[in-house]
Amino acid sequence: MSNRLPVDRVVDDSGEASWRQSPGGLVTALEPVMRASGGAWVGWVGQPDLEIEPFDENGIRIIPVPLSDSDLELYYEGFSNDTLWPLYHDVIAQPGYHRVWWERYAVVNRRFAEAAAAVSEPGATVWVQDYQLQLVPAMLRELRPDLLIGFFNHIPFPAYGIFSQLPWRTQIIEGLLGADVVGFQRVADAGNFSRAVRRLRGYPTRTPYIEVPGMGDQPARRVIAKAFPISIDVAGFEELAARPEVQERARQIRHDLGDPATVMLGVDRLDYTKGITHRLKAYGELLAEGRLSVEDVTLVQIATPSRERVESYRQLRDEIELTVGRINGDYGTISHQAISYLHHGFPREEMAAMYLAADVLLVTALRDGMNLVAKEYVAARADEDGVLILSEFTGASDELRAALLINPHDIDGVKDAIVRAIEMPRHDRRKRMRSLRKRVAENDVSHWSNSFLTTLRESRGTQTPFGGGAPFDEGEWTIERAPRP
Ligand code: GDG
Repeated sequence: MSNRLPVDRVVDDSGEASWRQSPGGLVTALEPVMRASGGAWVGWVGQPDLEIEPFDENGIRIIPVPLSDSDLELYYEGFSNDTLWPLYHDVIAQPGYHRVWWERYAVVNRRFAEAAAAVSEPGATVWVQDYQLQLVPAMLRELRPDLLIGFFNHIPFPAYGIFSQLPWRTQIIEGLLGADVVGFQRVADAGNFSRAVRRLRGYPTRTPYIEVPGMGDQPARRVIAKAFPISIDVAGFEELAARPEVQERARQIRHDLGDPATVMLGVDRLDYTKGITHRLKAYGELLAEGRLSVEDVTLVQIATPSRERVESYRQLRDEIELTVGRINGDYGTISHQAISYLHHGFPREEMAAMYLAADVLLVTALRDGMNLVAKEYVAARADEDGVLILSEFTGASDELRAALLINPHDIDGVKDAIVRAIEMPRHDRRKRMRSLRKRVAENDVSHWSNSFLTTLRESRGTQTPFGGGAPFDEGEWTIERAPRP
């Protein structure tokens, strides 16, 4: 189950509608699993007020959940994207706390839970994806106690000091604890969740376990909260980047840019978490100080359109485009542009060609669950060249230690890293890229889904020391005697 279905509805010129698999790592990872298990995918079709009966597509049963225009406004753009998103990304932007948004979030979560309850076989496994659906695990457990329920959070889970701002923090924690396994990107996220459980509910925890006491006719349960860092389809990406036409396209891109000595690249959804303005500031200052020149260096910034109906995203777009215009106006020449700025999406082949064309990839996120762009860049670089500049506030930085790690708030540090990347000798570039490639190859997206599903399967039948009376190591559990709110 995910907010969006893995297929997009496309209508051709004659008005005929058909379905196309949506691009993305999650779909690539789960499609084979779903097909092999005769699974169903529950989610929204991507268009408001569209009621569609379940259907089969490519061997997967598709269960559409309808959302009205006002559901989208309150549950999706409101509570998901304007409350949870900024809150979970460390309050980079001010979250809105509105009771009507929350109420609709709960209503829509129940609709999803009921849809899954209706189609699941006895004892089935249900895997719920992401922050839009955090209440689903508990709602589903109530409806169908026989199910095995997993939840994976694709974005960070914040420290308690931040999470505790949420007026509905206890309900969210209770919602998630309905799962048997709650997965996170980083070890730190899982730790933040367990701490929130201790502070808000007083339940004992011992990494990775949380003991949920029995209540009413619900038995005591042991929940696992653990990190499962997501990845990409490494082999698929390597194959794409190895195609002769993609390699030729990479050469063409460099040529079209005027064959500069260095091409730098940024690829992000246009989102305030991605630190695009910080990157532009650092680059602009380097040009102003004469440490870089547009004769030698150019920056390609792809900013994929995102959440364009949310006001803070509109403002961010204006800010970025103003800055890009200023930098190009101040430092560009007739023959050399400082920044090639592209506000639209591209086919996967073009993305791979861009990665091959780029000497330096800039990932300056202020907070990011994982950041798959960093992993894609590494997977594309079978030539063992290219330098990755990576924010330490991304989940990817836990694994990709051989990148040039930066704190995006430290503009001088970002500037020094850019200059260092540009001047790095081939020998050092190769050494770092080799090490990065080794890490990415070790953990691809099917490894991610397999390890989550294995943990989920094995969680069935684990005994609970507090409720069930099974043996346990008393001393190692942590219980916080915080007052219950
Ligand atoms: C969330 C979390 C976490 C982008 N533009 C185009 C395009 N993309 C693709 C990239 C990459 C994906 O979109 C973006 O993934 P990220 O991980 O960088 O970021 P979010 O969208 O914020 O994703 C994030 C992720 O979930 C997974 O758990 O890593 O932290 O925020 O794959 O290549 N793809 C194509 N054209 C584009 O123009 N084809």
